[in-house]
Amino acid sequence: MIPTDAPDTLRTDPDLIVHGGGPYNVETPPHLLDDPITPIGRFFVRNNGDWPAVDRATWRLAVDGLVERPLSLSLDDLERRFEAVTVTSVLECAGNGRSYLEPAVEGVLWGYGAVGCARFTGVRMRDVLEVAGLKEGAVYTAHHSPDRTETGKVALSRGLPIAKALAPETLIAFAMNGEPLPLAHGGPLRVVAPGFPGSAWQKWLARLEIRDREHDGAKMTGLDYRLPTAPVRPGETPDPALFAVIEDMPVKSLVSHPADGARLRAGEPCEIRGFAWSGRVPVERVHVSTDGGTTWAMAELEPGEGPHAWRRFRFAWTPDHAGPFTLVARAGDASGRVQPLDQTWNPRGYCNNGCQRVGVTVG
Ligand SMILES: Nc1nc2c(c(=O)[nH]1)N[C@H]1C(S)=C(S)[C@@H](COP(=O)(O)O)O[C@H]1N2
Ligand SMILES: [Mo]
Repeated sequence: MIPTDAPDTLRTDPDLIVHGGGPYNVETPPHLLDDPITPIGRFFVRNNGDWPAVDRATWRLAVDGLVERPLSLSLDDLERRFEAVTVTSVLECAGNGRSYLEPAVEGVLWGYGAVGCARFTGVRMRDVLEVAGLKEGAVYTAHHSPDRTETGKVALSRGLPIAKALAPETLIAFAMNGEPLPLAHGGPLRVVAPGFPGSAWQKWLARLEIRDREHDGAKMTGLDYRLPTAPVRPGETPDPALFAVIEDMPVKSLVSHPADGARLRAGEPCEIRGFAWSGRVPVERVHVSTDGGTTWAMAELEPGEGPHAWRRFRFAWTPDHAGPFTLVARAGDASGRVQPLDQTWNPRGYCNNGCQRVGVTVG
């Protein structure tokens, strides 16, 4: 199912990990996520269905539902009529880290790399909705796209609470890292919803509908992209009524250097580094352990490229003896929440922000 209709589609680094057996899904090994801005060719791709056919020249965005003036906008209209803004933001799949849950849960078995950070350029969703004019009772958006599953069903149709749709950081984006948005990442138009799970970042956006209730499109209901509001134990039958839409991603960190399995030398400095991020509440600190979590030291945390980007952390380390070491990073946010040392289980394996372990051998 590799698209053949556009040359920009899959400039994917050959070292990315391809998840077989379904739609095209690839993730990035952590050591390839060592840049503050993830290059497009290294950015994970998550598809719930087939690639849609896309023609930039005739693409239109319909805005309808609970609005005073329904709109139909070409890409040109969007660029001419609205201010273009760039937001640097982390984009993370809610299922990132699912493969580390025990017992195992269903879904794409992502390791650590269904995450990246990029510069997204587009127009504010709020500016478009202002021209359309929200009617009273507008509480949620519904996003519609032409991608379909193998059996012809809508692959994904998610939405946003109206407050997030009107937030200044929420975009209808047409560019990524200064290039036209590639097909693989939703080109020509996608939603950018910083702090929300990747599922809320609708790709190939063709219709923005305004609704008077929480949207109930494909992958919005049941247990899809929802977390239990009270703990559910493995083996229990979950009650979907007790699940809520994920609207915030947890505080998290990723060690991008050294790589898992690296061989180091005693007495030689090795910087332990990576990135930390969170959803609504800003990330504030990172601690690093070189002994599997027994002792911790504060890492240096650099500013991010704006409030929605990840922040680089660095920790200067010189291993003083030979042997195996387990490196761990643990981020904390401004409200005092920290990453759990171990994974928190839930039926669909979402929002796993348990600490990553990196095993290295010092010789
Ligand atoms: N139309 C459409 N939009 C979509 C999806 C999809 O399958 N179809 N997948 C969503 C999910 S689950 C994620 S995590 C992000 C992934 O964005 P990326 O492929 O650009 O990394 O896109 C979201 N937008
Ligand atoms: Mo996702």
